[in-house]
Amino acid sequence: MTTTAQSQAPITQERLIRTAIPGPQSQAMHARRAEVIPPGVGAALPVYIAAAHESIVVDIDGNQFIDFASGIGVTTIGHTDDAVVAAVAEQAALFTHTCFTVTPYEGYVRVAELLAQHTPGTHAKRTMLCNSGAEAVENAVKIARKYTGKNAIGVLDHAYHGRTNMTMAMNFKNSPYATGFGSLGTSVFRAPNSYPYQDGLSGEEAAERTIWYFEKQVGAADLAAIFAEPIQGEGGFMVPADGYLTLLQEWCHKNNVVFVADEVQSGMARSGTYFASEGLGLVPDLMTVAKGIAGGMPLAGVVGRADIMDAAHPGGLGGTFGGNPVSCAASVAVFDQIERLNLLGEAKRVENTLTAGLTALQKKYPLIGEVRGRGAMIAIELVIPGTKKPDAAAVKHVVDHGFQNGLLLLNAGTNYNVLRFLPNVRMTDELINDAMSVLDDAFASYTK
Ligand code: PLZ
Repeated sequence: MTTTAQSQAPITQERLIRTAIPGPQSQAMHARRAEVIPPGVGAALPVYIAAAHESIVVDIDGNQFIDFASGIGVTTIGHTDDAVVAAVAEQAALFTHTCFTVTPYEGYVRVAELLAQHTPGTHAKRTMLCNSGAEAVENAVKIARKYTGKNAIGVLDHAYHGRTNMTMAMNFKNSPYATGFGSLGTSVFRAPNSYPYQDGLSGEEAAERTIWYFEKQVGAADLAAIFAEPIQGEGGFMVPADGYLTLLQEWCHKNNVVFVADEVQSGMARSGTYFASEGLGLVPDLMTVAKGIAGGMPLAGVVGRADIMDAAHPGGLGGTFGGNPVSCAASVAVFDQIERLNLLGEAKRVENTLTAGLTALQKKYPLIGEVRGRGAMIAIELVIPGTKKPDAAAVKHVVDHGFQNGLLLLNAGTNYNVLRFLPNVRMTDELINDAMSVLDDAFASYTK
């Protein structure tokens, strides 16, 4: 493995640009990569990472970036948290794998207990663990179909659910996720979501519209489940209008349709509550979880009502690596840290600081159409001033400017005109405010 002298020194919590971005070592690595890795596996910023700690990621040229990506919302409690690192090391030395469905172990049970405790609702719950968000969604589809005996799956505009066969069919955008990849999972029906900034509808009006689409396109008698991200992730952090999701779920309950909250991106302290559903007053029937639940180790799951989860027959759910013991140990450590360090409160602090900074920029730059989101999940939608038309070029300019100046930023949105911030919930106000000064320069150089 290639490392640098810089990467072994303690990581200071500051951005530091020492070379062109990407630097010479990263460029050399990128050339090596091109020989063995297909272009289908993208790279938002081809700097190769040597180390990371708390809010800072260091590349092999010694450049330091403030991480507003968190590996797409994964390192929610910060990079290389001491408790997570210790738990991983300890479990790795005990055993790394047995396959839970061959010879089980406590870590899996403990994660299921913690998820039962910290997801909304006091009803009996069950959890099955797997490896990725997409796999969790696939399993939720299987379980909802088995429970209801129905087949059709409802999804919302601007949704993202994954890159496997069924989830490709559930995404809103065909390109780049599904283009040319052959026939998709079947019986997926799509309806408009609630997008208050663009549609101006109340929760009630938006729910009525969504339900109308599902009733006309498929009908409750054939619909097994509706999947909704409580706050949409790749779609651009749209917080639905008040009551929208609750009304959708009420309709589901009247019609024996399973309401699934896809909390892969919005979950695990990210939004200032354990799960975004809680902040929206929702008690989903099933939830899919992944990303932040294991501090960077691969782990995902379906959590939900015992009666629904129990519908799958013995042997119907599983997979070799699902609920890997090292990932489970990391997950238990993340739950402990959330409690011990009041990380739900910290997520709210991040929301306040980030929202204040971005709102100040909005006053200066009218292309910032809206500042929205919850907790450490905040986005700005960039538009042509005086309209609500997307300005994707502005997002690209700001992201590139950020890369060159030591910020890792991600775009989002069906039209690529949303800039999303997914910092860890412990990012200091100082780093957030430093990032705001970089953004100020980025907007100034775009609008001049
Ligand atoms: N559901 C709500 O956000 C993953 C994927 C980005 P996996 N989002 C980032 C990309 O280009 O691949 C995601 C999500 C929601 C499901 C998933 C899928 O989770 O762990 O990537 O499979």
